[in-house]
Amino acid sequence: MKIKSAVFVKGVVGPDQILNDGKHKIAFIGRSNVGKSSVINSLLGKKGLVKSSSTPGKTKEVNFFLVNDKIYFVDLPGYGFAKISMQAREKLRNLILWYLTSPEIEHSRIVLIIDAKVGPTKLDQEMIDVLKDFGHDFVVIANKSDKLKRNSRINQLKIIREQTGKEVILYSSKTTEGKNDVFSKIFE
Ligand SMILES: Nc1nc2c(ncn2[C@@H]2O[C@H](COP(=O)(O)OP(=O)(O)OP(=O)(O)O)[C@@H](O)[C@H]2O)c(=O)[nH]1
Ligand SMILES: [Mg+2]
Repeated sequence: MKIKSAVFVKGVVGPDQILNDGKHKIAFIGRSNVGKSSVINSLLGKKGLVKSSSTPGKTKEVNFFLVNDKIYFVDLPGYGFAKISMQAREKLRNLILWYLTSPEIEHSRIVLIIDAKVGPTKLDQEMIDVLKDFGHDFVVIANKSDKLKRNSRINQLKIIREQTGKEVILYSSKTTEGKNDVFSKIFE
């Protein structure tokens, strides 16, 4: 896909007309700090469009970026960040669950991002269960592939494939390895 434009539209934390405005929505979910915001920036080729940070818990709202005037890339907060209060963590978790499970919200594609090196965690498995329970299909990206040693790539891919039950695309926001595969899969 050729990216002609990408702009931030708004961040929501509850019901909003953008949630069912008829436009396609591609949601990026995953653990805090796994690189959701960086993945979106790198796919869109726009550094700094989406705020990313080495401090986990950066994204606090469900943020909508309109691409080519017709599709939203949706950046969600991450789950599982330990270093914030239980209350704040619950709030983010509820926001993610609300976005994924509200019947009135349209989803075109859900992209689950797993850390290529860490592999699926218990919280990732819980999220996969939620997606399955609500009948959502999803695409799996293993981000930060640049951190993998050459000889562990195949093994990590195999583990992530087995634990998610999905085809897995190795990706790096840093090198953009896998970009074409991600686009084909998202728009399949
Ligand atoms: N080496 C490497 N680092 C990455 C990659 N993608 C993201 N990072 C780094 O990981 C950190 C977190 O990135 P973010 O994009 O903010 O992660 P996030 O999932 O949006 O985090 P939250 O919004 O807090 O949930 C940043 O320091 C990024 O530079 C990657 O592909 N390779
Ligand atoms: Mg983020």
